[in-house]
Order: sequence, then C-alpha cells, then structure tokens
Amino acid sequence: MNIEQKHIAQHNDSLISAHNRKLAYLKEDFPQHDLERAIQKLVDFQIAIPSWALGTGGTRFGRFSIIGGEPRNIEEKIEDVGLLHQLNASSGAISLHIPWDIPQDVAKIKEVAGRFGLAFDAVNSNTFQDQRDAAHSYKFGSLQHVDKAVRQQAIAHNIEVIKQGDKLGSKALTVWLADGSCFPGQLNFRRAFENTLQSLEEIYVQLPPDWKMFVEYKAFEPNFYSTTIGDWGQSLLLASKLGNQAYTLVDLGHHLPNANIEQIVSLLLMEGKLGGFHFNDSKYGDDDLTTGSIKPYQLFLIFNELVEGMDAREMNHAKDLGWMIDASHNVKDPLEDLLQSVEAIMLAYAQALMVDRPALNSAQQRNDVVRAQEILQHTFRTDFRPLVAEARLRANAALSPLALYRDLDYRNQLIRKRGKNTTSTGL
Ligand code: PSV
Ligand code: MN
Ligand code: MN
Repeated sequence: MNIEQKHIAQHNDSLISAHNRKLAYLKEDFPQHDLERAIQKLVDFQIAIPSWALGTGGTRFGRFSIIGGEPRNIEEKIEDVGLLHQLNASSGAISLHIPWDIPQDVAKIKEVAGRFGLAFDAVNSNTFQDQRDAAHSYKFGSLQHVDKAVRQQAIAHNIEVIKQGDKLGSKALTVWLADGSCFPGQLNFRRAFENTLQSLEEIYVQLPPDWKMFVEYKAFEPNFYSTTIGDWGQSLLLASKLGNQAYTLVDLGHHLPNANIEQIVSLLLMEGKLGGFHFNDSKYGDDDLTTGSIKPYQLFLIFNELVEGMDAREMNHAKDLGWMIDASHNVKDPLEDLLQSVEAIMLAYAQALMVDRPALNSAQQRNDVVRAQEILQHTFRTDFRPLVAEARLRANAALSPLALYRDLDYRNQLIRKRGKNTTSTGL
C-alpha cells in the first residue's frame, strides 16, 4: 500500500500558512545560516525502525492484540516502514531481528525495500530464547555458557545472522545477550566474561571488512543478580579487546536508575567507540516506551553531546552512527507510536543543532554555571518543531505525519487488507 503524493500535497496545502508563520518567528530570532544548516542536517538524518516494533507488543502479564492490520510477514513489515518513511522522510531504514524475521526470499525483500527507498540497518541476533528443534538450551546463557557446545551453537547462529544480513546489504550486527545469573554463586563472573569474549572473537572474525559489531549492554532483566554485559564499561572492554570493527551500543532503557547517559555517550564518542543507539524512553527500567515521552530533556542533552562530539571529530551526523529505535507498544497503535518517537528524536536533534555552542563553550571556560544552564534551557524551551516540519516539507513528506495518518484512516485500510487478528513478532 502506498500514500498517493496528491494526498500529501493536499495535506501540506492545508497547513502551509500556519507553518510559514511559525517558521517566520524563528527566522526573526536566529541567524538564517544556522537555521538552514539545521534544516539540511534534519533532511539528511534517518532513523531505523525495528521490525519487532510494528505489531502490538506485550508484557509477561499478557498481550492485547487490539489493533489489527499488523504486518504478517517481513515484506509487510517493510511496507509499514515504507509508509512511515513516506509520511516523515526520516525513517529510511529497517532493523531486522533473526529468527523473528526469516529473510527467505532475498530478491523480493530487497525489491520491496527498494520501492520505498529503505536501507537495512543492523541485523540483530537472538540467543536469548530457545529456538524450536535447537540442540541446546540457553537457560544458563549463550556466549558465556560453561558448556562449549552451547557456546558453539550461539556462535554459529550469530555467523548465520551476519550471512543473512550481508545478502540484504546490512552493515552491522547487534549482539544483545541475556547472559548473566539470578543468584550469588551461580556464576563465575571472570569465566563468564572470558567465555563471552572468546565467543565474540569467533563471531568478530567472520565480519565482512566493512561491517561493524555493536555490543549492547543492559543492567538487568531477564537475569536479576548479574548481567555479563551489564554496563558500558563491560561493553567498552569487550569492544576494545575485539578490535576496531567493534563498538558499544547504547539502549536508553538499559541503565541503572539516574545514570548520566549523556556523559556515557560523550566519553564513548571521545574514545571512538560509540556504535549507535536504541532509542526509547522509560520511567523505571527497560520500559521501551515512546522516545521522548518521559524524559525529553535527557534526550536533548544526549543529542547536545552528540552534536558537540561529532562536530569535534568531523563525523557525518547522518551516517557515522547507527540510529535505531527499540520500542514496544502495549496501548498505542504501533505506527502512531513510531511516528511520535521519530518526531521526538528529530526535535531533540534540531534543538541540539541550535545550541549557541560558542557561547556555551565560553560560559564553561569562565565557570559561568548560570549562563551555561540558561543557554541550554533557552534552546530546549524554544519551539523548533517548525524546523523539523520544514525538513519534511523539503523532502516531499507531510507537515504533520500523525495527522495525515489519521486523516487517511490508514489503520483501517490495513485492517481491511490484512485482517483483524494479526500478530507480527515471535514475542
Ligand atoms: C533487550 O532488552 C533489547 O533491548 C535488545 O536490543 C533486544 O534485541 C530487544 O530488546 C528485543 O526486544
Ligand atoms: Mn535494545
Ligand atoms: Mn531493551
């Protein structure tokens, strides 16, 4: 299914005068050059959508399949991302999770993705669930396991995922392990870490030369006493030992409460070891809520460090890191939720681009704490949504993607096509 360009044009016509008025306010207050630079960076910026977030999610207490019209296979998942990309021109990639996704007909999958101008971002392996007919169980871990045969099975799976991703044009493997322990004494920490490193080394040597490995960390869950890659220190240690194709991946929901994520981001970037993100938001743990829905200021502060650090290293904002969402939806239409997440990320990026950086640097040099805070909060509290909308307009997308999605009654169109009782992931 496709959105006709005439619908986008009609929608934009109906909003254009209000949009121009809001943009004009910004033009009065900020230099034209800074605004133009930000708009171009926003046009270029793309965020990958996780294939597993396109259907209704669930918790361990249940799953309510209330939406309907969810994608039934990988091609329909790609079509859904294509729809988002048509609406916002900022969702130009999909991240697959194997074996929740089984890319069987590679030519067809590439054809569907090509139709919507989508790329394949990092492929994710899964050794946190036992697969049907598998010889060994991951109950006591995968790459860390005390039994070499179990480790070997998990290594072979990761290598298979690289092969599948390579056929599609992916350029990165994300490894997230549930490995750890639930009780003191269950695990020899050192041996678990060494086994994990050795296993990752066997996977690492199979990476094509232009690939990256993202080592994702998470403080707890499903193990509740120790997690073998539990924080950025452990991930960075592994990535450093593995080599220059290995990086740390920051999932915003994977920290202990009150962690200073923006500081972690800035140091990883400084060390050249920041691989990318799983964006989401949380109040308590790995809540996987809509990005920017709980802590938008934190999201802005993270982007503030990114813009500062990437400019200092002369990195390409759009291409040099993996920008991905990792979310789950229990009460919202997943597509609406993803539109909100992308919007929040773009806005945080726009705000960060508009920070008066020379003034901030100077305030920091003078230890002018009050001025530094004023600079950041002034930018955060200025309404830069028109910049994000303008970027969409220039990329032939919708001024208000969510409004157009609702106006077109798109969910009901999907339900009519795919049916009411659909499920999409292996969750
Ligand atoms: C684990 O909590 C995680 O963040 C990893 O990225 C997994 O791949 C994903 O969630 C699965 O939903
Ligand atoms: Mn994640
Ligand atoms: Mn997670």
